[in-house]
Amino acid sequence: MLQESEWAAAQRAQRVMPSAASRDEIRYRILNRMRADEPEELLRLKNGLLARRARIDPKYFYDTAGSALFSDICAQPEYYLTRTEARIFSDHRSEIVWHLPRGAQWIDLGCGDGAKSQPWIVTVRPRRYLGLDIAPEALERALQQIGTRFPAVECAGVVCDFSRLLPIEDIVRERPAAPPVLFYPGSSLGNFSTAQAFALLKSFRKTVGSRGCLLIGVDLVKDARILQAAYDDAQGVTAAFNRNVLRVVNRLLDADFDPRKFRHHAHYDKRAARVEMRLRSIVEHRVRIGSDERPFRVGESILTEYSHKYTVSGFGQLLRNAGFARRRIWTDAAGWFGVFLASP
Ligand code: AVJ
Repeated sequence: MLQESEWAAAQRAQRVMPSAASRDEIRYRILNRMRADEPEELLRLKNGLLARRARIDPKYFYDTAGSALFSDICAQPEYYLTRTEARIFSDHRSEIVWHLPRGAQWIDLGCGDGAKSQPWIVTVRPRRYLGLDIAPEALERALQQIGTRFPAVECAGVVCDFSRLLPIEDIVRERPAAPPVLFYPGSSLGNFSTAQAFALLKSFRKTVGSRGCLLIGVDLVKDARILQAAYDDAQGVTAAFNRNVLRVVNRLLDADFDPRKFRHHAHYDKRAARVEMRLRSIVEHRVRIGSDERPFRVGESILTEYSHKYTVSGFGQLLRNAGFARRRIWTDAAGWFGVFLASP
């Protein structure tokens, strides 16, 4: 076990690749702290698929095709989350910014192409922009665009999976005078179980230190029909997004899943306050997963995503328990989505 983690550390160290953007001489640094291609991560993915109740971690949705499909989801009329959050941001930006520390490090958690951060950078004028994402192409685009548009802002990126812990303590500490503002929009925290979400919030709290803060968007509990429609749009974009994860798995595990043999299914479990997405086998068949094989009965499903919904008071409590003493919230008029600002 010890050897394994030493190997992983060595791999990580080797993959630190200082990179400079080409033509425009915009310089930025990208560190690779990815674990997805490490043996233990792949084994975890495989074991999930071989388990009696098959499952895939939703972080595997976001290959190039999956990231593009997710952007398409955000443009669907049923998927209110992105639009509603954007509206809260634009309606309350100046008030929110008023509460943020000056000369900050803007830390964009799951930055994608960085588009959500740009209007904030205009107003906040941070000392540094630090983008984190699991998708290297999107991250590179984020740094290229932000670096070009804001030459005075230092730009850096970390390719990583921060689902268990933020792997950036050392990088944040390079700028001790710049308080970290953690930006975690889009209700991404909803993918985690309450226990996982709590652990991650505690990790955020640690990074925030004494002068930083966390700006986080969270989808709120609402009518089941609205939630179910949001995760099962009429155009079938969410269905395509869900099935695409099987192509990702095929590549990572040398498997032969046929996405056409699975149907998209989304259900809101009111008691657990979460949308559950599954892929249901349409026919009885067997799938090869590397050197293993897995049978699927008709109707047997793979769990691909939980998307937890919170109440304003429930999430406030979670933040408090994670060590954030001061909390503010902004919502839309219908109370569908919440933007929380949490500080020590
Ligand atoms: C990116 C995790 C916020 O749970 O709403 C969208 C992903 N899944 N449609 C969500 C998603 C299906 C999304 N998050």
